[in-house]
Amino acid sequence: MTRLSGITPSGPGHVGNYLGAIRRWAREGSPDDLYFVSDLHAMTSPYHPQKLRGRTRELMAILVAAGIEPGTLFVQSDLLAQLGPLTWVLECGCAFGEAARMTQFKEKSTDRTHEGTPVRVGLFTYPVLMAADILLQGVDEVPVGDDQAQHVELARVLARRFNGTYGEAFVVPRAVTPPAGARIRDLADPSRKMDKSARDSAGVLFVLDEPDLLRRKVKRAVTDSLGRLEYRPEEQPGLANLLDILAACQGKPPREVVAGFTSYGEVKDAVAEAVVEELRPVRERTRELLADPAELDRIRAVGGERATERGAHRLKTVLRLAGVA
Ligand code: AQP
Repeated sequence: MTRLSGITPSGPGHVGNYLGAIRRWAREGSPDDLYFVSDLHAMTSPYHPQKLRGRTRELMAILVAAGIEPGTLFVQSDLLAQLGPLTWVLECGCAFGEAARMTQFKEKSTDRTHEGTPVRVGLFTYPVLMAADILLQGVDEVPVGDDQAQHVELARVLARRFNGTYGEAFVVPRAVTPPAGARIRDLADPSRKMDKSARDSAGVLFVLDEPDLLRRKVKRAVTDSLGRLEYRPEEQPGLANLLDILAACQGKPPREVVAGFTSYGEVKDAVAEAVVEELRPVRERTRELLADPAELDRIRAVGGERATERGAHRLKTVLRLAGVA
């Protein structure tokens, strides 16, 4: 049973990515799983090439530092020579209307953060690239949240269609829902989820933020003037978000961690210390890895070669069946 999970270097990794995904991958992943930094996906909206390269490296280092098995980890662009042709084959098997139905495209293409910048064709076609990511590796399962389930469904449709039209080449993957974890929200605006690409980083706790900066950001977190120490996400989203973070760090339900506090200030102090301690070993190990580029390159090459080997035979079969090789 192989599973594939990715993370996009659209900004520096934050505590939401860590608690919601990376830590779980490291704790629960099996040696058959595959994890990748999806740098090609980050090109679908305006970006800076040097920053993208740096963030890709940084996220790789964070994943290794968090404990993900190095051989199971690769960078998407290291497979570009395979993903390029496969994406083309899949695009030629995808109806325009199918791609146009993707709700994430509709949302992202009208997102106000990109106002004034043209919407990229890559943003429209990226679900097909995602299908190529999945189908190239022949994975059985793709753990995804609601926002990505439609993309995995597209991968299933494209795989079945190719198999039915040209011959068996693809494993038809299943979307699986990862165990529910709280969606961590922006500390400065709890109506939004914590985002790597947020315009203002005041409410985003980055994995590589120094402890003092983490503490300052938590101290300034927006709460409310009700003064009620309860877990009520609808009525008190700021406080509930802090409790979600604390609960995730302590491995307890949020309603349980709220007991015993007598002020919001106490909650914030506890959250700040919990986050600082949770992230400390990851931050320190990431810094060590970033200071040792040869080791990071070695880890990247091992994972890249393994993934390339996995995909080589399948791509050959696909191109042959499609009549182009
Ligand atoms: N705020 C969050 N709380 C919990 N989990 C989160 N994840 C992301 N944000 C939160 C989980 O992190 C994994 C990798 O995410 P992604 O790279 O696919 O991007 P995303 O979901 O679009 O996350 P970001 O960080 O908010 O990036 P941008 O700014 O590009 O939109 C996923 O498992 C995701 O669920």
